Amino acid sequence: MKTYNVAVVGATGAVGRTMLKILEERSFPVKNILPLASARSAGQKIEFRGKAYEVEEAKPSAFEGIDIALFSAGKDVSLELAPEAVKRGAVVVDNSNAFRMEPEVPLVVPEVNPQDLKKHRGLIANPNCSTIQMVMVLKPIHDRARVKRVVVSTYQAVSGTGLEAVEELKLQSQQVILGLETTLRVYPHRIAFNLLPHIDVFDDTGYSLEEWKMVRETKKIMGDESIQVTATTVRVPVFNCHSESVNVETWEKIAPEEARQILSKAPGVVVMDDPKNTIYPMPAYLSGRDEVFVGRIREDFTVPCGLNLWIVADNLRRGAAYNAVRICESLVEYNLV
Ligand code: NAP
Ligand code: 3JN
Repeated sequence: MKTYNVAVVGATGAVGRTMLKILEERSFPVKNILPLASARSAGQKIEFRGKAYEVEEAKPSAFEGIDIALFSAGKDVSLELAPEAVKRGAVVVDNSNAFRMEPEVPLVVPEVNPQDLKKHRGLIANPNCSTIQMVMVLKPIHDRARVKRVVVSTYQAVSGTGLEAVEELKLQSQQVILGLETTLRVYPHRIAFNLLPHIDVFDDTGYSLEEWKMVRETKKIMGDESIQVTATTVRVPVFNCHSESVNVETWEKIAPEEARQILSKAPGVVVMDDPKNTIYPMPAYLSGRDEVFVGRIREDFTVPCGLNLWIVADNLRRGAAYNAVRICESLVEYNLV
């Protein structure tokens, strides 16, 4: 079996660590692993398949001889180093927003648009976590009833902001309970016992960039610019797993029972929908899972063809690292690397 030299850029971060874990769990055919991060972490040890590897500084020369480079160190690092990795012959799977909307860059969820991988020119973009879990549920509905309009509100866990934000929620929760003043480092306001309707930066429209990512990425992945999406993205005091309330209007009528049947057959989707018996997806219980969970499937009686849904997934795994590793597996399967 062919094996690959794999670099993970951002290997010390929340997403990078999860990528290493998933490469290991899924026995991806790694010949050599190269953990890369900033100069601050160079020399630190990272374990992979029971062996300790030294973290190296991410710089252009590090990509010599690399077949696959998984990037999750932020947009600026991707803009600077992803082209350098491609120039040296690596196929890059980038987790940042840097290249997602470039027309020649495939933006891929393997269960939704794997065919787009065939167009790659060395760089593939991993969508935003909130988009991934939503399109995995929308695609089977779109194939049956054509999605016309989507209204989504997100409930995003702090792990989506990185390891520092996870520490911030832990510390602030203790501070609030003890009646102490809260320390603000990552977010502009307290996140413990609070909700922040603010993810990424705001523009003059009043929307945040996270909201625009959901709008634009959904159209690109679904391959249909006519789908209307409007989003409100909210940070919630949950450690891990993003949740979404999604209202979908379709061109053709689809009953909740049929939607349940279709979704129960959709790859990577689990229907968890028996509210009378208190069965619905909840973020506290779904960390560590790679599927997208959907429940509260019901008719929207205010429009002729509409559904309301509740979607939960592990944002670090399904929304980032697992999706990136699945992209790598598809590249191997289609002989594209
Ligand atoms: P994190 O926990 O803060 O980790 C950041 C990682 O980037 C660390 O490994 C850090 O290394 C590395 N890094 C920072 N500056 C660097 C530099 N100049 N050169 C090389 N490495 C550098 O953040 P995270 O949650 O893992 O997120 C990282 C990025 O992944 C985000 O900025 C975003 O672009 C992407 N992301 C995507 C999704 C998605 O929706 N698909 C979700 C979350 C994150 P040090 O330890 O050396 O500082
Ligand atoms: O906030 C979340 O829950 C997801 C975070 C994603 C993220 C965080 C920092 C920078 C991104 C992203 O994937 O869009 C970026 C970025 O690359 O712009």
